[in-house]
Amino acid sequence: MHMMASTIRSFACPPLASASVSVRDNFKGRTRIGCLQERCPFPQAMQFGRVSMNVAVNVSRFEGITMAPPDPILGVSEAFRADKDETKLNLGVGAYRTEELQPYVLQVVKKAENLMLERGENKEYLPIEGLAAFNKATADLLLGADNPLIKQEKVATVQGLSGTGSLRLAAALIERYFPGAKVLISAPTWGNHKNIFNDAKVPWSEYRYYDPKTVGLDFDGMIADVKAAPCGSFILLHGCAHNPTGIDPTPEQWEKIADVIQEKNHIPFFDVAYQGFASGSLDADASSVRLFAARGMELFVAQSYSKNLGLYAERIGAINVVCSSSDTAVRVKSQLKRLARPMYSNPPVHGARIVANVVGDPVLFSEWKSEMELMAGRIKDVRKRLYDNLSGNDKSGKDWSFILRQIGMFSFTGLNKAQSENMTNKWHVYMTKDGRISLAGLSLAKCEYLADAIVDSYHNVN
Ligand code: PLA
Repeated sequence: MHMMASTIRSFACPPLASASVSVRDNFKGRTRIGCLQERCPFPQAMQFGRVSMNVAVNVSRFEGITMAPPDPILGVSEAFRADKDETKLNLGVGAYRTEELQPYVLQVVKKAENLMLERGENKEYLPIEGLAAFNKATADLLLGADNPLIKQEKVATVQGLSGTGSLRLAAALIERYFPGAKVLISAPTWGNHKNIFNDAKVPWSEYRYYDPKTVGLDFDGMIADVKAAPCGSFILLHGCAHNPTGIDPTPEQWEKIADVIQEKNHIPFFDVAYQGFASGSLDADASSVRLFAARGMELFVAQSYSKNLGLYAERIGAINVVCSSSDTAVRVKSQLKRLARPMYSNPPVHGARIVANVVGDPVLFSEWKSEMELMAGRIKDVRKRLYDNLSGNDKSGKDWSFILRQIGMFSFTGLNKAQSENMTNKWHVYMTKDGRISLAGLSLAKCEYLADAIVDSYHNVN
């Protein structure tokens, strides 16, 4: 009510034309309008408005809001839904499907939900930092339950709105406590990383990562760029199954990356969205993070349960900050809570209870591991079949073996934008325009069709 009243009053400031000034804002060319009337009670609100006030009364106040472009990843699913062709394939978003291309709810998730129903859990607010049992389970899963850092209480863990929300919370902490510090992200990276840091007003730049010539890691370029970054920068690293390339550093390369980060006093910032989903093993997929933590480095880790537990829509994840002392961890956690409170107050409980129940129950935990191995295994089988079909169908002699060297749910095909568009327009294969395909959305039965589409797009489109 109060908001309504103030909005109406501020819009009523007469006369609008002379009362406002248009200032060309150099941030993305938006026009800002500030109310210059001396007695206007809402000058602030109007200064931050990005919509011209100089419009006739019968035109929408939102006339100046232009159409946003579709999201490069989630927009692909929207386009897919609109396509009526029966052969269509959605390889855009990284979401696991069965061999029948149906969404999959893990058996352990159903069992955990049944347990919750039996217990008659309530729907009270969680604390700002989330469900205590979840926070413990998630840090244990990441670092290993017997990790001394956990016993020494050096880890500040706050439940987040899945991986994205957890990254966003960390970005807000960086913006508040490390003003001007830069985040270095890999080129390329998951597209939303840039949006997250832009919106949090954290400056970022890229380090070299993918080498199109070798279709592998540009390790020397990466090391050189991390070395060249100003001391104390944040280095964003994909814990495992790099998105979109599917190319991870080897254990030896991780050690060298850690050396350079330590030398330069940088702060590693891991995004762990695929733990267990890359290799099928939770421990193996956390080894990069654990290697850094074992060196006594302070670091950030954002986690997500979207993929490994198939909890996409539950929005369950966490931000962990490994600190050099328990005292620091307490202070960091208090500030993360302070940032979360005005953003979303406190996180949702359902997914947190599922994770806590699955991880906390030895029987469910081992069942989860088997199901995860099954999912990771299906993706590996599809990867192999796609490679076989590509090598069989492509008579040009092109080497497609890079597909076998990539890991995780994606394959970076090397197709360019025009070729990716051909995949969609001619073959009804929906994928991101950077040439990424989600193998988790592919069945063995569709591999041959996909291979035909890739070979055609690669050879017949420039
Ligand atoms: N980090 C990385 C590297 C990701 O790939 C994703 C999801 C996330 C974080 C965030 O996931 P969450 O918020 O659901 O936990 N990437 C997906 C989906 C699977 C997406 O773009 O949102 C992708 O298709 O790339």
